[in-house]
Amino acid sequence: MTGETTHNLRGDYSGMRPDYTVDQAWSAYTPEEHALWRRLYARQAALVPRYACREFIDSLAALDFGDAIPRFDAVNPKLARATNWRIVAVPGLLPDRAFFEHLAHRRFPVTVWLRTPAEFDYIVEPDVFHDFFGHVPLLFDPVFADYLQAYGKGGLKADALGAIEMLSRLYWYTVEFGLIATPAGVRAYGAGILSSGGELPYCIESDAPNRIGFDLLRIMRTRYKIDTFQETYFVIRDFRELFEATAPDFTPYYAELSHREPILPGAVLATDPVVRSEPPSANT
Ligand code: HBI
Ligand code: FE
Repeated sequence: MTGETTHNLRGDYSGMRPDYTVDQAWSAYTPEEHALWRRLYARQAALVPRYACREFIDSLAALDFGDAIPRFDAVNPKLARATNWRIVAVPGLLPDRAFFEHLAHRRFPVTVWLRTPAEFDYIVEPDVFHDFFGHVPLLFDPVFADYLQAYGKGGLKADALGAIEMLSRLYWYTVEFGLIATPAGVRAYGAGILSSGGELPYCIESDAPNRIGFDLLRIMRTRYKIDTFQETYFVIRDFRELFEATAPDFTPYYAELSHREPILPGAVLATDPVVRSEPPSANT
């Protein structure tokens, strides 16, 4: 999810450590919260085979956290063995710098609180379902895991250059709302999509949004809205394309982009490589 300041946010930031982490306090979750988790999980798990990328489907199948809110400490040994990442429990959205600092050290911040039943279909801030269901499975993919760490390191540099806004667009249009081209057609890898009951079919099947081939500078110029389905999705060929895009130093990019107009979320430029997406065939 996108970052805001840590003012008037949902979470309880009172007991946090200097690095913004807290204890998960798993025993404090109520039976009602575990029941809501099961409903959220069942809804998304039914959509994943048709609309999610192969890497997400396989990682979700290897994990087993549908029955109750997962214990981060129980998943961490498996995650460490897979990609040397670790989940850290946080009260909610973190200031950008604190967030980047964790990613740069292969620590993924996962919010500890769960939404209310009234927020079954939509939530503004990331809760434990968005963060864990949406983000954690792809932390098990080695290439994506390396991209996320490179993103965190890039974020710390961008912070120093005052280029956070451009870099948060990259996070938004890849980690949160990214699509990937597969032999079976376009599929979702973004956490904001994978944790959403409505947007997961929409991003693949609707002819309303634009789907444009991945272009780093195009993405860093493109604004986004946080409270509607996306008007534009960017499509990568594979995770290596993401990782390689973050290899160079972004400083010259920021210089070039600093005097160019932002692009509106719904715009399609004549130079945009438009990507077609077909509804998955019935038997997928
Ligand atoms: N904090 N906990 C948390 N989770 C996020 O996804 C997050 C954040 N802070 C900032 C942020 N995302 C984005 O603005 C980054 O792209 C900067
Ligand atoms: Fe997120």
